[in-house]
Amino acid sequence: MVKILDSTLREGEQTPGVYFDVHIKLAIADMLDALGIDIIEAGHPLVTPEIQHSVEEIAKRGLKAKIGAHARSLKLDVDMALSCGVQFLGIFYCVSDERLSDQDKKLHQAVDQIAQVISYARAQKPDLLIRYTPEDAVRSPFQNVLDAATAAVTAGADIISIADTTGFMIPGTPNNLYDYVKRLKEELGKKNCYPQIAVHCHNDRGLALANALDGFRGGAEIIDTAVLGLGERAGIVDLATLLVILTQDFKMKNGWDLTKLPEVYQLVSKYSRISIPVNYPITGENAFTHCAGVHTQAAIRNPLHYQSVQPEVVGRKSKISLDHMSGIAAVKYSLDQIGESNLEKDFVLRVLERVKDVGQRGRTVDLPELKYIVRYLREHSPC
Ligand code: HCA
Ligand code: CU
Repeated sequence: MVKILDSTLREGEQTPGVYFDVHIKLAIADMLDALGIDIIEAGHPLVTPEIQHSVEEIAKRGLKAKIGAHARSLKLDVDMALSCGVQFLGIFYCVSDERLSDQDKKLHQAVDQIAQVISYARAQKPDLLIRYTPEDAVRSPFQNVLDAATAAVTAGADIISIADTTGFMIPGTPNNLYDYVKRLKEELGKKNCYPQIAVHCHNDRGLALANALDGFRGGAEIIDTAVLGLGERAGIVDLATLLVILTQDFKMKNGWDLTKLPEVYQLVSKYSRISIPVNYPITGENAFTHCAGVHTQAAIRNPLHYQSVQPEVVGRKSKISLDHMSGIAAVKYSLDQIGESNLEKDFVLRVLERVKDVGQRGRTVDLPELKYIVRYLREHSPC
């Protein structure tokens, strides 16, 4: 069963300019929990005292989700994370040749440090869920990742996360996460190591979601997400889109309540001050809105003609928009909705003309405006 690790509060807060006050963080954590998220990565406590305080507050909330902290591979970070009372600890350390040589480290020194810090964390809290992430795993030599992951699991790590830190992977090419996950699992298995595999996919090429699904098909058991796909640069996997695909297309069930998604998106959007693009899948204003005449005519009969995702899954409804693209069917349908079902054909055509006129000025006509149009036309009959 695949699990979701949501990192809106950690990776998401690394979006330039984004800061969530502690009371907002608690509200977001509560909503993610109500949605059924498995692990909530709440922050990196060493970064600021405010983050430390928020992680503590979220951890003591008694949520169903496991609450996690992020930590470098240093005892200092681990101590601070554990003092916040978390149940999950994510330790990261990059083992690419370039990063190692930047730090004047040999691979075996890095591997020792990773293993020591993980054994230390394990000794402090035996029931702690520990993840080790070789940052930039996919661009690092595979052998380095394998050595570090093997040492981490032997020292007590439960999860190895394959980080595509720079959004480098492309499904269907030699650099794909499907093969990577399979190969890593196989090689770890040969060493008698069977950690859960997570994937953390950045969106630099717009492929975070596609890569995450590729990794999932390859055997990953945990997928990292953020609300609105927030995160460094182009961000990471969008929570809502991933959940819809997992439940609708891959028939995964994990107690998620997708109807709670719009609420958490509104909250995160408001307090991150990042608006949801109108054409964003699932949560965007237009995600289930039909516009052009041919589309609306067919969608009014049966929305499935122009929808492969059902809005009801996330508690939304299909909509018809009225603008310069509209045809008579959309106008009649909307007139029905405002209780104007019995208008003469000529009158409806005049309404359509007005709607197109407004649309040509770059606006849509909503139902209240449609009422004003009807009233105006009644008061201004042509003869
Ligand atoms: C970071 C980088 C990271 C870490 C992921 C992880 C990445 O911001 O520290 O620790 O699992 O993309 O590699 O987000
Ligand atoms: Cu990241």
